[in-house]
Amino acid sequence: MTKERPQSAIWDSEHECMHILALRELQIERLKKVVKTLWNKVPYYRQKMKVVGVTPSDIKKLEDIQKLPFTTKDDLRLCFPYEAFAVPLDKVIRIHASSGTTGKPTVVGYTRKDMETWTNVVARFLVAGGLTSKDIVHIAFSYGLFTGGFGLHYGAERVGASVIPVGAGRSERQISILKDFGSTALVCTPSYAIYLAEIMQGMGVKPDDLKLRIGFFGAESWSQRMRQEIESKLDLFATDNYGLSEVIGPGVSGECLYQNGMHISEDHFYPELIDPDTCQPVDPTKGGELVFTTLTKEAIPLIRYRTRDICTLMPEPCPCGRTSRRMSKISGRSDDMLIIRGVNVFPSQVEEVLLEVKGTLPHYQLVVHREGVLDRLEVRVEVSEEYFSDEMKKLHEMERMLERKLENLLGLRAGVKLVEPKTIERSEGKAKRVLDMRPKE
Ligand code: DLL
Repeated sequence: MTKERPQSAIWDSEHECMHILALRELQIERLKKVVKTLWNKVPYYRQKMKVVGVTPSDIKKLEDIQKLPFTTKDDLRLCFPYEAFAVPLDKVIRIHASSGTTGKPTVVGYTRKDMETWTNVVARFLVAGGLTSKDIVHIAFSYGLFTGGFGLHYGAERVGASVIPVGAGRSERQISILKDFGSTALVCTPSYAIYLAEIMQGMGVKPDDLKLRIGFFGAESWSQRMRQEIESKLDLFATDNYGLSEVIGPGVSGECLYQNGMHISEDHFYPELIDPDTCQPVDPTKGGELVFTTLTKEAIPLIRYRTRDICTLMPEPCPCGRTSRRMSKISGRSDDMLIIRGVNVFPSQVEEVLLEVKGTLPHYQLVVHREGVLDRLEVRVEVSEEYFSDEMKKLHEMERMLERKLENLLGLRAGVKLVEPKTIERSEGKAKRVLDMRPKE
């Protein structure tokens, strides 16, 4: 990054910097209320609580949360479309749905108050990552059932920035808009940011021709190495932000200028970490599956929602002054984690190894197939033009070197294939990193 570092500010210091004991008190009060609401308003939940023998009066302190049943995506599918709603539809002013890859999508609703909460939690991480009312924000998330476009849009407007709702796709046009409108902030998935940088290069547009200074990237996993790539290729300061439709959408957590973990809006979303196999709490600093309970949502409150995302929690205070726990980057998902010959493989681990090596590009794919009874992993990764035009021998050496590195890290032999730039399919939204060709059992 050659441009000036952004200035730090806090959107809602009353809540973001709340004394930890006051925060815990607020959380328990809110938790009691949400459990009561679900018991009274959502028969599906009451039934679930009855099955584990818990009633609202059993919830007296925060640890009692462990008495409550978990909620999963399957529960929400069973409640399709509106059965998990705790308010009548005339109180719902917005509906989104998460892209279901299998079966029905999960439907989420927002009351007017939920929209306020959502807007404000997004404003929190935007300001934490350097956004001000002077910024021109280019939103390249899709606007639609996906929560990315609208979520970021409302939050950035609330901060007072000038928002350009570009939406996804038509990448060359995106570059022209960035240039012509003098956008200072970019919002999209990290993989799309890299793709835009590539398109830009092809168009002969240099980072200096743009006014970008900050970028907010989320909705999929990305490594520190990917951050460096984005920061240098687009010459901006990049922060990570996290969320999921079921919990609210973007705004669940986001990084501050220290770029060291995402601050969770804990006054609205209570985090736990569990072992995905035993469902028991784990040492949060060691890592586990993230579980959220919504503390203020009206339309569709959720108790102990299993996100399937794997991360660690950082309890220690951040120099920025915010007091909430931070979550690490997501290292993978407990469900899309690949198991190859008994070894757990996260695409993000592979990414770290690939991008450490000079000449590789942040476009890669993990292809898993079965030969006889053995599963094989092939990692395809693009290399830059100058490397690709090198002699075959050098390319093979690089492949073998990457294979050794991967084997060291994963404890698994994987074949590496270097491919020409721009041969791996690009995505305007979340990247498709895994191609699992194994026959379904
Ligand atoms: O992706 C919400 C969002 C939009 C977050 C824009 C940030 C920015 P869903 O489509 O429901 O919602 O997908 C949620 O995406 O469980 C994670 O697996 C993944 N995810 C979201 N943010 C991150 C991130 C939105 N920063 C699922 N890092 C989640 C890693 C992320 N994975």
